[in-house]
Amino acid sequence: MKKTLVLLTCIVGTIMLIRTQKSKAEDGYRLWLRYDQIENDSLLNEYRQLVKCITINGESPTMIVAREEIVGGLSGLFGNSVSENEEVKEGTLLIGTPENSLTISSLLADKTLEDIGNEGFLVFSAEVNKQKMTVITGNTDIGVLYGVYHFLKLIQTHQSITELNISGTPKIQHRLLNHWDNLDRKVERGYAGFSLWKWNTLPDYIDPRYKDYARANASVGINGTVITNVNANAQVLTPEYLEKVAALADVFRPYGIRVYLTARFSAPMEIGGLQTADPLQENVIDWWNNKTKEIYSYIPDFGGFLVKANSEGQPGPQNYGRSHAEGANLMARAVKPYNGIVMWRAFVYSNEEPEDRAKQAYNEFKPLDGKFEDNVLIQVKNGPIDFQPREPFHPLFGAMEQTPTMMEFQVTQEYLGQDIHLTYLAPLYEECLHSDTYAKGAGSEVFKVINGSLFDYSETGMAGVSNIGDDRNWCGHPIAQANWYALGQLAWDPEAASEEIAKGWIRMTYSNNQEVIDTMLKIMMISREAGVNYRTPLGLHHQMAWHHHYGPGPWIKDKPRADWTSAYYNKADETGIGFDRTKTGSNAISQYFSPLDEIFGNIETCPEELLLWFHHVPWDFKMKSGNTLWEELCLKYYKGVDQVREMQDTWNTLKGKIDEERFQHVQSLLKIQLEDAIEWRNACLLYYQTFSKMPIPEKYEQPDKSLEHYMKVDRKYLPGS
Ligand code: GCW
Repeated sequence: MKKTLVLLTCIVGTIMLIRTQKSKAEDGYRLWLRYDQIENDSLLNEYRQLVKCITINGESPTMIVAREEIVGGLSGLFGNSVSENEEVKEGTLLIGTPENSLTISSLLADKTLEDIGNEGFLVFSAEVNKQKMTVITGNTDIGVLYGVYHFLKLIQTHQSITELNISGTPKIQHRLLNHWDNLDRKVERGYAGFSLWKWNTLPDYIDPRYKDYARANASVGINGTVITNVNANAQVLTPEYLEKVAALADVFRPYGIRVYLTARFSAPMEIGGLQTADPLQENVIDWWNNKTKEIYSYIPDFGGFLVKANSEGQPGPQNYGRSHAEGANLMARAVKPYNGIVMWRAFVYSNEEPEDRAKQAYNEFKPLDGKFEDNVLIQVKNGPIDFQPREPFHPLFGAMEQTPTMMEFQVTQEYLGQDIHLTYLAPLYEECLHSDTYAKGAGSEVFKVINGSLFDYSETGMAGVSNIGDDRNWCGHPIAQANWYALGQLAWDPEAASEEIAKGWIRMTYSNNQEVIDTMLKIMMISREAGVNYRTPLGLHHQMAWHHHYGPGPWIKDKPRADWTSAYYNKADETGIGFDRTKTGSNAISQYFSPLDEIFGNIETCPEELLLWFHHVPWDFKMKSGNTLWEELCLKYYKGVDQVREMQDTWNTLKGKIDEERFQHVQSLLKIQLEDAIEWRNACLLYYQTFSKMPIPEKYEQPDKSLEHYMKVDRKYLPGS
């Protein structure tokens, strides 16, 4: 048995080695799991001395993939196949749980695995009979697999592995991707091709990509995937599709990834033949209970449901005069016997409701705090409107003491240049996670809400709306892969620093050369602020074009839904610009804890980057710089464009230092980004100028096209709409 395994491992190792060598063309497919041979010879020799062979204990599907990954990974990195050995000797990399390995269990004598939980790992250097070795272990096979990825990362990023004593534990329980993928394989707000899920050939054909998808996710700690769009299709809950979903779940399972589905609230009517979907009706309750039982018969570890209800035309409990809690609890009770959860989205707002859109979710959910079953999480977008380039944190974070709130970030760049603009999103995520809610006084940051520590939540979660499609490089823009990676890392540890995350990603995905790291880091770290500056600086928001959300449209007004227009948000007029959310306006500030309400509510103390979010400000208002508001607005828009030029110049210095394929791809996209940034700047300033009636200061290059020109720009057939 053992011999066949060794042989098998060698074959797998060799195949992976060949694969690694063959795919030298850097088309981005391998993401951050490139495992190319280390070029620094002395480092390579050091590693080879420390890891001469591998001993892996355990035969579970997860240990089989751990074996594949470590053997394939090390063989690639070392440039020679690393063999498996039964007996532990000098230079052994010993992998397994203490249950599976007596040596590991004896080596753990002075260490405890108690603190690392079900998914944590330990990686440490040890000695047995004066033989030096390295151990990767955990309480579970999944923990071990995470340890394997961590160990590979150490080598991929050229860290020392001589005196290791590392422990890793996820700080958040449910770490998920949300795919807005439709059954026709179109992806809502997806810009990287079609959906990965080939429904027509599932369950018979298992595209090898499903496995690579699982590998990538597991390597960054993602442990769940909602594979269907929140604008849901009930069809996916029929046996025909459940069989397909089960096939995907089978591929993902060894990687510790559970599958979840979106549940359309009206499913009992659409596929169940009922006359109603009223959550309090007996037959509706029975229907969901039976449906859930059926789902678990296909997928025994099914994660649960994600629901968008009574929002943007989706059906929900309010259609029957019931509350969100009554709706969520219906499904929560159905999945509870199987340890499932319900993620109920707080992204609700209605055009019929005269209240400021930014206030509606809080108004709806705050009174329901404590009324949900304990396996319900309220999934809240990072900001109160909708994934804008900059928003304040959502006031529901900190407001729900008895109901877990989980984070929803957008990884796909709906409002940040889609697959064309270079935007590293982790600084945006970080800004939100480190915002202080003051829910229990100073030091009540958002990350403490979502990691459960502030209110001792029973369930914790973070989700990212996926940017993945069937493009060869998965995410469209080569750098957009970093956002997928960062989401995983932040879900694992919401306190992780965006800059450190970027460094690790660059090293693994591009190069360990310091110049390359510094150069790419510089570009990535200014990219988000650049995107804010040329689109919506100083707290402006929702100024994009109608429908596709790519280019500028500050003039959008008089549409069937006011809350989908730009004028609703900019409120530009002769007296000034910005949305008054203070006491004299919508009073949205009242949804924040003291002293934030006062800080945001006072034009003098409101952070300038959020000024026009909370205030309607006169054009000649004096900013901290001494500029008038109008001058400052011009300054920011021009700065944004200059930052893109800087990104371009900086990127150009990478010529010859990274592979030509990705170099050129990003270089070409940056050219488009610069043109777009200029369009955003000119279009917005020329439009706002019709109210400010002030000149764009002479020192700046003046717009070379008219406002009318920009208003006529009509982009057709953009993906994702
Ligand atoms: O950002 C908006 C998008 C919609 C999306 C919605 C949501 C899935 O424009 O396409 O619908 O948010 O989050 O539900």
